[in-house]
Amino acid sequence: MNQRVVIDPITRIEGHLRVEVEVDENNVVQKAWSSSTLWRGIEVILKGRTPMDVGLIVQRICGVCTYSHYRCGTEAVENALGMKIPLNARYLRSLMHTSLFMHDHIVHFYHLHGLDWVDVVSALSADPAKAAQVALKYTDKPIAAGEGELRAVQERVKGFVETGKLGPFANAYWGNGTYKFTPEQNLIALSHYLKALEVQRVAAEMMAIFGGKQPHPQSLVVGGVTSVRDMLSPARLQEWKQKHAIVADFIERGYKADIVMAAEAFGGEASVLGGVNIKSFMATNDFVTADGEYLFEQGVILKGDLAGVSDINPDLIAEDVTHAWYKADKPQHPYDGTTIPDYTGFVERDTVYGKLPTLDGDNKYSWVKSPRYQGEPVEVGPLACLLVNYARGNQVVVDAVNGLLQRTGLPIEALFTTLGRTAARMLQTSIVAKEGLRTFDALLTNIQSDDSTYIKPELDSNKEYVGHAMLEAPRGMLSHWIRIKEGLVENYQAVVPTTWNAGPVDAKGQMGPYEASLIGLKLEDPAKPLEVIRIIHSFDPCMACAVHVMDYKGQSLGEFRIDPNAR
Ligand code: NFE
Ligand code: MG
Repeated sequence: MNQRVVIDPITRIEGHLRVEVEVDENNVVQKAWSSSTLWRGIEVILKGRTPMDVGLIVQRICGVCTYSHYRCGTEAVENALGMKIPLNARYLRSLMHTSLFMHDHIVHFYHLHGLDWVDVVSALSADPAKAAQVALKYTDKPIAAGEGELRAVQERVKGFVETGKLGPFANAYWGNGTYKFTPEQNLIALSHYLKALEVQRVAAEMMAIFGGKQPHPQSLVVGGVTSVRDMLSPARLQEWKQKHAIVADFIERGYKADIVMAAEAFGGEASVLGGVNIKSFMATNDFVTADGEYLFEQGVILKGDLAGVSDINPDLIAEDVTHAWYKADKPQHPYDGTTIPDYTGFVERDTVYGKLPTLDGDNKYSWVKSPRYQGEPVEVGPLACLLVNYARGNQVVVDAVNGLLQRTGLPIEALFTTLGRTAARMLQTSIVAKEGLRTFDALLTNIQSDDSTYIKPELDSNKEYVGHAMLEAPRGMLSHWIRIKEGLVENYQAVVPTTWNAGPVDAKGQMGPYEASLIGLKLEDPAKPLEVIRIIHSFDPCMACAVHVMDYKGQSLGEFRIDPNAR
């Protein structure tokens, strides 16, 4: 008899993600449902406000990739107003984006995803001397430099475990048999988990140098940036570069080494060798390396046809809400998209944990919409970005991908797996970090002859404007779409990476990437579904982004009158 498994919440941050699967008598997943159980409605909040405030408001969509929405909202307005901002501003925005990626991907791999791969309790039985030797296999200069340091890590965590309060280390274990690291490998990775807590702080400081603060930087305005003094201060520039060096060093000697180690240990683990079942991918241009040039190029791959990679046509994007808790009779292009809530609730049924309210898969079951490209579900994210650029022959990406495949001995097909998705994020971080220095140097050259950072926007309230912006956020392609009328926001839609990946089934019955990634997965024990958690975490879910404050009883929280044109 089929059994239903419910996992809620499944995310370790920014989360209201619920995943349910149905397994057959052999514990193989037959059906899967992905749902976000909280709606935020930021797109509705924006209506009737001044476009000059859009960036600051949309930035509140998220507490993780905050800068992505800030930049995307600001650039959507600039696009609508037909503005081309100064090159220095583009370089500075790109360097902030570099800082964001270095921070976000490290935090994801270690603190949000790492414990799906690393068994902390096992690290306590490791031999530190042996672990110091093992670490040399994955890099010439390990981060945890020797037996003494690894023993200290072990002692520190032992004290923690002995209190019986595992804190962040609880949750993921159940002694699941799909953990593959030896105790020594677990100890190496654990030492990096702790080191990454320090390194991510340095990366956050990088953002604050040009962004004013982190999270939620505040130096972008429609027309450019306000970090003028920082750009012209040799001390501030040097500070960014020094912090960059610290974080980039960790990426090469820690993050990369851990992925090589994971490829070796998990290379034969069936539950991580599937997980890429929607073989369509999309990514957009990002990271300015020179005027008009980007580190990553845009493109769409449909149904696994890498050779047929094509340019993105923004007209072919539409959001379907057949199984999402919104009203609309057909898929809508984001310029004309609506956001009208239509909550229909849960249905009670038997699960492996007894009777519970569960997702109503035949009807509506999520606050996430289902974006489609030419009617097709597509995966976005680091894996999509690397595949699009590999298919386009982008040399930096081709060299990085081939280098990692050579180092791990894995074939190119290994990319199309959960392990590949996790490795692609590391590789993207490494590329972004290295190439960010090109942008930094380009900025230094440009400011010798040009110190402009801003042009004044002209907004005529007698005119109507429409515009959009696309960028590559840490979780994948992000787009914001705006209509402006009488000087105010008339309509606004954000189509977000996690929405692309986590959306429910569409009108044609097609699953989104999360749901599809689970079909055919065999679980060791349906009551302890680590395999599901690992696959879903490999996408790096952010539900706050995906469903962009409501009272769950539907009551009004407060009423504000604003005059958007007030000076
Ligand atoms: Ni809240 Fe986000 C990213 C955006 S996610 S983290 O990356 O945009 O879908
Ligand atoms: Mg949206």
